[in-house]
Amino acid sequence: MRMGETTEFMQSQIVKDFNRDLEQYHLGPLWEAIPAIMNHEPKPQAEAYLWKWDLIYKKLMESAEIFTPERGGERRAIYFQNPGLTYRQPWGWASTTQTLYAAAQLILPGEKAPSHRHSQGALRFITNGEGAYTIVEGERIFMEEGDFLITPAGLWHGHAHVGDKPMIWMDALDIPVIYSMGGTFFEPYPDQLQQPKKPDNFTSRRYQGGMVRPISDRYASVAPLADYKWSQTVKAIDGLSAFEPDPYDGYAVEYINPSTGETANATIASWMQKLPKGFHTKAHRHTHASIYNVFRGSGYSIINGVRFDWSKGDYFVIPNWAWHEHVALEDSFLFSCSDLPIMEKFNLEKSQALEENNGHQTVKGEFKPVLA
Ligand code: GTQ
Repeated sequence: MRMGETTEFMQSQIVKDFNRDLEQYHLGPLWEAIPAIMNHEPKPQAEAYLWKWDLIYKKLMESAEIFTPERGGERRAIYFQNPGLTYRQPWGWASTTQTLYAAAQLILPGEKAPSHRHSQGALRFITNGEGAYTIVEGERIFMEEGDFLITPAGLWHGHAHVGDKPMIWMDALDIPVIYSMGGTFFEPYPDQLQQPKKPDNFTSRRYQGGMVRPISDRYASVAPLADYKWSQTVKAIDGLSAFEPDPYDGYAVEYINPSTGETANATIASWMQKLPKGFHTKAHRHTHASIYNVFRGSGYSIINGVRFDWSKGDYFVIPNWAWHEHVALEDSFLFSCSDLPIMEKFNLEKSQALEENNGHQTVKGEFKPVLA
């Protein structure tokens, strides 16, 4: 008999009694555990899921009646709990994928979110509004829609809104990874908000060249560029439109550390992709799991045979090793982040193209989102 196979003997009372006997000593029988923990291929507990923008917006606005970042909680962020992970994590909360946490954060005019630093790496993708700044290691960075920002692990950061309309952005952090590794450090800044120590928008002004870097950055720092402006990103994507699109992702670019060519965040990969109206990607699957924000446009994705319709502002999850393809019903821009660098570091990244049916899945069902 091979490990993990069940025989009559393994179901017998003598084995059951012995398994039970071990439990009281905090010991576990591997022969019971093997089928659950040694899958033939990735079998994530995280599920494909989608949250509608109307719901997210409504709940953020309701939370604004109750919380201010200064009064409590540091940040007014509502995070995406994957239903496949709810109540299963030993620490009593559910993350968005097995490795990543994502949230939508609201800051109102005049509000301040105090500075702190932690051992988790963070990114922000600005979905709505402008006029707030984040202050990262003494650099005030004024944020506009479509900007992508990083706050690498260990850097002081806080936010303040000096504009006049509510502002909302996406946060993504490697919280679940750091938590499960027992590597969590968190420290509040001694004062409320760190004071500026550098010129405003310092790094994005230093890196306007795009393909050149300031000569002093030959020896890279963790965040030579902290703010990736939308105007630059969209220019890079427009430049790709003269070429064949990627069959799986359309016109896609990756945010990188301009000094090293590595992912902008050490543990999280971040992409912006354009899918022109009518574009239908081919299906594939890969080890890394992704969290998407629909920045512009509408369409649908087929994930493991289920159709997920999306439009502007929605968030959705593609779990590890799930077949997926996208269809744009209008010109669409999708922001996504994933645990690709983690998978690569553990030598786990693999991908597979769907061969049958000309690379397209058969649609077996439709996801019904929970509405506001
Ligand atoms: O804005 O600094 O969603 O530290 C989670 C942790 C946002 C932030 C989150 C954080 C932040």
